[in-house]
Amino acid sequence: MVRRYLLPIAAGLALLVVLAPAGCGPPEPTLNVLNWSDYIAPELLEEFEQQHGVRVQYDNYASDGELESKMQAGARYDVIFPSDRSMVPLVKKGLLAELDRSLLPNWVYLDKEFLGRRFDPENTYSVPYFWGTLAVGVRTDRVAEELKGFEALFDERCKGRITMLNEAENAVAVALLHLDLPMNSTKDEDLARAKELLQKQRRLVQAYTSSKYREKLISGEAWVALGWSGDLLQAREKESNIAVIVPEKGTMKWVDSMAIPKTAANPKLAHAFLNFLMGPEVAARNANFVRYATPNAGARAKLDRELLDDPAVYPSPEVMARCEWLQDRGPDIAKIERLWREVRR
Ligand code: N2P
Repeated sequence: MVRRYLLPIAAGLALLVVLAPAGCGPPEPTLNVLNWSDYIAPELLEEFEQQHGVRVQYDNYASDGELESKMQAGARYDVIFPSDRSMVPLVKKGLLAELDRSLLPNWVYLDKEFLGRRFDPENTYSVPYFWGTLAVGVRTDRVAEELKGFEALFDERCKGRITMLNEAENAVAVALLHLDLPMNSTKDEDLARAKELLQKQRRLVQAYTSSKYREKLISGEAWVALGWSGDLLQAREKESNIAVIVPEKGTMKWVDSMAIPKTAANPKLAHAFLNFLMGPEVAARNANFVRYATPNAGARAKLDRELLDDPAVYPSPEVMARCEWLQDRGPDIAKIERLWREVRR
């Protein structure tokens, strides 16, 4: 008798327990973030989730092109991290929301040097996140020479052990710099020489990748990698036979921003996330983890000493003076994209 009643009750209760989390209560607010791979201290995402009682859905991309096509196709994210060069088309196409500075009190900590840049003169849409250089990672147990520039990327002796960023503008810039030509040149004869160099290099290249070179250097699968400074420094943290070379004659400097797409479902929460990452203490922890240079002046004093003193993170003023920003080359960019398609085909 008792069993006859207990069983259905127990079954009913079990069902309730199973259904409750999905069926009852308001859904947890979610912040959708799209960032470059290996570009945030993971603990910060959890901290933000806890502080705000939200869930962060965190996705990665590996190139400017990937971000631009995702946004163009209407992907819905609350926060993205465009490079200086990606900002140009994103702004032009009206894909970004205007920032509400009243929700970003940590703005005061930003270093003025990284504000008001050409791609967003009033910082209407963007907050600087990290900056860095285009650099070369080398396995010193495999490549013996003292390197000063990009030469190992084109060295026959490294055949099959070289990785290149899979980015037209970065690859072409490196070829031009290696040839002592202006990094932003769109002259046909300069581009023809860059193309010839990159085509010759092709049979030496193990992989064109913007996201796997860190692991490849650590495992020793690759000996030389063209990469972004912080990723290479993350590799060096894990493997002491890695050196990071910021070419003395100068290289590309770049800055990535945080931005809120127009289609963001949760712009308030997006602002809260930006402001969280702009706080000096959080920005310093983030920088200590990702090993990129921070445009947050308030964070400087809290950085690891060896990071501040490392010329691969903060190159000397002399080297910085020889570094260049990528310029907006307008419709001439099509020449570079065509060149790259021909190299990659
Ligand atoms: C982080 C890549 C840095 C982005 N993995 C360079 N714009």
